[in-house]
Amino acid sequence: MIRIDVLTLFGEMFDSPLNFSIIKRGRQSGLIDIVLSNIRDFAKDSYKKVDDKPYGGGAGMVLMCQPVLDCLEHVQKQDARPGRVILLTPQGKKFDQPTAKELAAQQRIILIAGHYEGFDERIRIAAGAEEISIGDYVLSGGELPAMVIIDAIVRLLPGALGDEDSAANDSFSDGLLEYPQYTRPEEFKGLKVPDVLLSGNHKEIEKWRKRQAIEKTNENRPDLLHKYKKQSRDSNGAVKKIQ
Ligand code: 4FV
Repeated sequence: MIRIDVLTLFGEMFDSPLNFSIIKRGRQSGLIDIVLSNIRDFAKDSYKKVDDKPYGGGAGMVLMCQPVLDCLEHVQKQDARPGRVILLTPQGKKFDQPTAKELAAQQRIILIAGHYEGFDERIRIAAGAEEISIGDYVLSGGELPAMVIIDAIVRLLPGALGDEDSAANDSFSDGLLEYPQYTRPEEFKGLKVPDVLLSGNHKEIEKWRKRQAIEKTNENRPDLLHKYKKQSRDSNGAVKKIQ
């Protein structure tokens, strides 16, 4: 079982996302243990202050070292397993499927959700924390990024997905975007399912799906296609003609 701790100022934001579908099933079946801790519980002053003005001036407030690091110390003592400490911040490494796979293989992860303008830099240094960003945009807090990362991890845990879901041919599982999917009816408002998918010829279906995945990737994520070609080149030495 993997343990994920979340340090947050707004634990109630997690109420619903953690109590539905795959995450709920994962918690109930003991695949994952998610523990929320409130950073404000570790504020020392009577006003429970956790943020302060930035040195050097500038707008907004910054999360203070003491409440966050005291909360982290408390959480780390709760379980002997050393967890990977991760700050959610736009300054972090970009979160992606390989990172989700890597984190899903951990015993324990400690996610720290920021707020305001961000963290006092000494939190990262003192905690020896990594930084992860879920995307190049600024959110009001790190809670949603924490939920995104938890969701991406849980579905990769063995036994988390029922057979109605499969992580096997996920987008990005082979470095490409996923091929288009179709289900009944065969025709909808004049839009037909491609004949090859009705042919039962699995070899042709496989070739069609690979071609579609490459076209979709080229259209929406040429950066991924470049990486994919490089990967397939490196793995075969020679340039492999993409079927
Ligand atoms: C974010 C992101 C993000 C920035 C200031 C919360 C906010 C406040 N976190 N990926 N993008 N965080 O926008 O992870 O701390």
